[in-house]
Amino acid sequence: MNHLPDEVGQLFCLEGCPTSTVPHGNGNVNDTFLLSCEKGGTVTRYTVQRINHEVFKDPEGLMVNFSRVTEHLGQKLSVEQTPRRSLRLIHSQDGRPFVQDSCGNYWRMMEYIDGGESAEIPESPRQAYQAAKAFGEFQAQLADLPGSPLLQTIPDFHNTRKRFNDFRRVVTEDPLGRTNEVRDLITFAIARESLADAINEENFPVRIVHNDTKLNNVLLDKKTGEGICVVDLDTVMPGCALHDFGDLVRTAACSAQEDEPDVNRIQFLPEIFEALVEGYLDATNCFLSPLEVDHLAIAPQVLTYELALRFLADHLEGDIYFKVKRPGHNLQRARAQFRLLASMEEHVSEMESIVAKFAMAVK
Ligand code: GN1
Ligand code: MG
Repeated sequence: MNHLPDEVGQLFCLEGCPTSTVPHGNGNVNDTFLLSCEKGGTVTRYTVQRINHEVFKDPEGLMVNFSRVTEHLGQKLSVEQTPRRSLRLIHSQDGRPFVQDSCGNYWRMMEYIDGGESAEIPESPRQAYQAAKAFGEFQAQLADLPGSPLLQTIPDFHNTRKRFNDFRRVVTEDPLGRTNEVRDLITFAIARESLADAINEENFPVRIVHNDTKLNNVLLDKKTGEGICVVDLDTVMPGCALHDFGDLVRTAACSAQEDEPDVNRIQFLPEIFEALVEGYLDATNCFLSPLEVDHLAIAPQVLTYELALRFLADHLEGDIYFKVKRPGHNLQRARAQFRLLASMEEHVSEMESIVAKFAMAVK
């Protein structure tokens, strides 16, 4: 959806009257807008999101998770002297954490976080360090979330074995006759099937994790560069810490964006990886198990592989899951991820040494 229906704003408790709405961010699943309101010369801004209910089958359950998580984080931050922030939901006129419009779409609204910015590619190792530390702290802060386990908003989200099996099924069915033009990628993917079992969630501690730790999902303070707020909380649920670390490396320790069309511009960046390991371990070494630490070097490969499989499967199925901006967009994303994986493979022993160095330092 490329516009925010007027009726949506009216269903929430706003400070003032809406003056403008603009599309915001570049999410591949939900639709996000920035809404400005004005009252007596004061402008208040809100982030408004349509929850894609094709992808998130239980939006109301998702919003229960969202409320619990943001309230817990908010409480923690309120007792600390910190510039860090947590997302804060704006309630609807009838007191709920979301609204439904007349077409049946689900919407939520949050205070806009001022003073933060996100990066698509890290500008420096220091920035990467701060992002990794922020995602690690996010896990640490949620370790004592009270109450029953959070809902699995997307079951098997990082079940890489299942993602591989789904990919194989799409290749076999080849619904649009597209497999012939991507034989090279299919061969590359099948040759690396063992990655599908490299992180079996059942073997690792169950933790509340973010599950979508793209670099641009953490806001960094424009002035200090420190992480101030982790955003995009739809997939926060019980899972495996390694998926968060792996996905952050996938998106941050790479010389180009996830959908870079020119694969020759894609390279794994070991010095950024080093900063990510350091930042992540600084926040998590107090609770991470040795088995988890042992898998920090393989996790980026697993996540890069998983995303490559998902993008390629979506291309073969006709772009039914991820939003696309141009024909062949999912194929470009898949090619970029496979290239990044190949580049990571050239750095395996370096990655293992870096992890060992920092793991030793924290023992
Ligand atoms: C989707 O919509 P966005 O960009 O926050 C996807 C992630 C992928 C990402 C790839 C629920 O996240 O898993 O890593 O695209 N989210 C879902 O850009 O599938
Ligand atoms: Mg997301």
